[in-house]
Amino acid sequence: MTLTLYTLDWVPDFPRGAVRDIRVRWALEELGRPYTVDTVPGGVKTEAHVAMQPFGQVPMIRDGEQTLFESGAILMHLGEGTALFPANKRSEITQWMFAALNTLEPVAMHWLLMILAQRIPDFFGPPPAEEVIAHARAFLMMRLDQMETRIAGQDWLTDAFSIADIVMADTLRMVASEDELGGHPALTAYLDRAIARPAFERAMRDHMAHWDAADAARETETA
Ligand SMILES: N[C@@H](CCC(=O)N[C@@H](CS)C(=O)NCC(=O)O)C(=O)O
Repeated sequence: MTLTLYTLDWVPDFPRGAVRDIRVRWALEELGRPYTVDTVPGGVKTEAHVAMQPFGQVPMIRDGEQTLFESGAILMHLGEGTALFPANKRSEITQWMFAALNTLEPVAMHWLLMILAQRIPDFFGPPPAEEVIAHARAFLMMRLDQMETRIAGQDWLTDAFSIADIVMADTLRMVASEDELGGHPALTAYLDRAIARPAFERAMRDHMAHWDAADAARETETA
């Protein structure tokens, strides 16, 4: 069945590599499932986009008649009945999906947005006071310490690589991108193991090629 992944038409350099279509691309590469890519404007949101994604975000997919948003829900849909989300591990993998999306990612994003506000205030608004950022960082470190203890000695969150590892590893990538994962050797090894997977490498290659093509299209438009 035809599958379309929707991502943004263009983004500046700083979020490239981090736009969450990478999670969907990664899962699709793991599954060997072909897909096409369509885009929605990153600037002014269209009615059609908001009809599919009420927050005007990406990723979204169209799988036959079904459209879906939220990267976690998309991965559960794609993984259903496959080795990435097998029926006999459904509850355990769902638990780790929630842990990644609900316990770790919001804490990492809260901190990261403040770091980005320091670096790119024109885009993210004026940065908060240093002690507010330090507080957010301390909370993130507590969660990372907890995950460090849990992941030590095991390859993946459950007994085999799953959709939960895609979301967890992608969340840890945000932390690693700011060089803040170093004090957590087990999590660092876990992340390295995840992103060494050929499916991730193909997904990232295509993700980055999308932005290169978007740059080229813009240059043609303005020429
Ligand atoms: N919880 C959502 C988050 C999606 C999200 O934050 N998407 C970003 C790109 S990574 C986006 O579309 N940003 C544009 C905007 O919010 O206007 C998911 O996991 O799908």
